[in-house]
Formats: sequence, structure tokens, C-alpha cells
Amino acid sequence: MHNDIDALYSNMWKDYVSITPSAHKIHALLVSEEDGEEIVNDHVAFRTFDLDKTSLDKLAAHFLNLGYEAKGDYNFEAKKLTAKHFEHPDDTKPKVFISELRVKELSDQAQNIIQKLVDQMDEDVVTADNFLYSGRHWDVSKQDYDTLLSESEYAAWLAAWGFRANHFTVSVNHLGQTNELAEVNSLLKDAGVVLNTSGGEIKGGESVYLAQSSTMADRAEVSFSDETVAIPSCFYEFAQRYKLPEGKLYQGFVAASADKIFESTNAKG
Ligand code: OOG
Ligand code: NI
Repeated sequence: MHNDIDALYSNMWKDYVSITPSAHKIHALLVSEEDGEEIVNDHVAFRTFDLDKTSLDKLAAHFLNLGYEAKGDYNFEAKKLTAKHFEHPDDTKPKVFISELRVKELSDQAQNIIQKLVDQMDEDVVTADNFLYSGRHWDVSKQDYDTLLSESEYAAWLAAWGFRANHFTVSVNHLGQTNELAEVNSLLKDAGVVLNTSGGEIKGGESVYLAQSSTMADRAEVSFSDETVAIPSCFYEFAQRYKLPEGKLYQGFVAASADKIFESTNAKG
């Protein structure tokens, strides 16, 4: 496992932008690189199957090993997902949101496809240094992808893309030009970026101490075993946090908002 947080994030970012080219453009819109301004990441997110080999805990181990601590628990009934978030004692480090699909709640057909994928995976890959930016460890056909897609968009995305940051999240609180999410959204839309409007462009708000928005995922080519096709890859998220009554910024997530953020990897319109 990695023993250097910054190196891990740098590798995850490289992998993420390789299939999310719009992240570069968005970066340039939000910070002036000439001034040496940097984006602060609020969090990154990962997806997995709740099978023994690939469980949330296996991914989490990489972060616990780096000093992260488990904080919130979340349940997404309709999407059949369980999630946890992790924080580092050094609050300049991004938070981590990891979800897992409860495979047993899917149809027998979908379960069989997923089992067939995970069976191809060597047990040791989950503890390898590069696991969190290693992508897919199986061959998958476009037909199986489509079958999963008709039942669980999450399952299909994971079958196609594997283990990698599903999104990075800009901390709006740390931006130089504005600290208002609504203004960030306007800037993005003026530049032609397509935002996720499921549940409204801004999910949450001051009343739940967290406001979030996200782009609709880019598209990138996937080599399926039978054909190569462009499908939704990864997206970019924007988070504005508000102070709790005691004066500290809220650090958790909001299940009702997260439920809609998941839909950022749906096909656009
Ligand atoms: C995670 C969606 C939830 C958030 O910030 O609420 C989330 C995902 O799409 O995998 O990231
Ligand atoms: Ni997120």
C-alpha cells in the first residue's frame, strides 16, 4: 500500500484526467495558474462491489493505512448502495467517500455477470500500491455492460471502469475568485459545461450545511471484449460547506444530495 498521501493523490489525478479531459478546462476556469493558485479538493469518491474480494473495507484499508479515520455511514435504498466517508486528521487532505453495491439485491442475471468479472481478478491486486488508480481487472463484453446498465447504472459504470477516482471535488470555500457555489455554476455554464440537474442544479444548501453541484460525466472510449465504444467516464464536483452552530465547517455528506450526485455518470439527456 502507498505510504505517501500526496503521491497517491497525484497518481489518482493523472488517471482521472486521462478519461476526464474537461477537468483541465474547468481547472483553468476556476483558478489562474499564472498566479500559482491551487485548487483545494474537498473529497474524492470511489465505487465498488460488496463482494469479499472487492469490499468497501478493502478500499478503505488504503486510506486507514495513511491515517484516515472512518466518520459517516450512508445508505441508498433504491440504488442498493452502502457508503462511508473518511477524514484525515490533517484537514488540508481531501475527504474520501466510498460506496459499495449490495450485489445480492440485484437479479440473478446481474449477480452472475458481476461474479464472472470479479472471478477474473487476482486477490492480490486490492492490496497493491496502485490499486486505487488501477482501473478494471477483467474483460467485459458490451452486451454484459448493457445488461447491467438496464438494472443498475452504478454496476455498469464499475464493470466498465473499475477501481479509480470516480470524481474529484473542488472546495468552493477555498477558491480565490468566488466562494459561492451558484457563481461557480454560472461560470461553468457560460463556458458550455453541462451540469447535473437531477434534484436541481444545487443539491442541499445552508440548511444541511453542504451545497453541491456536479458536471455530467465526460465520455471516453472503453475496449469491451467485443467492441470499443465511448461511454460516460468521470465527472467533476463542486462543494460549498457551511458553518455548524458551534462555528466549525460541516465535514459530513448529505445522503439525499449524494443520491443525485451518483446520477452524474448517467448518459447526458
Ligand atoms: C458518489 C456520489 C456521492 C457526494 O459528494 O455526495 C458523492 C459517486 O457518484 O460515486 O460523491
Ligand atoms: Ni462527491
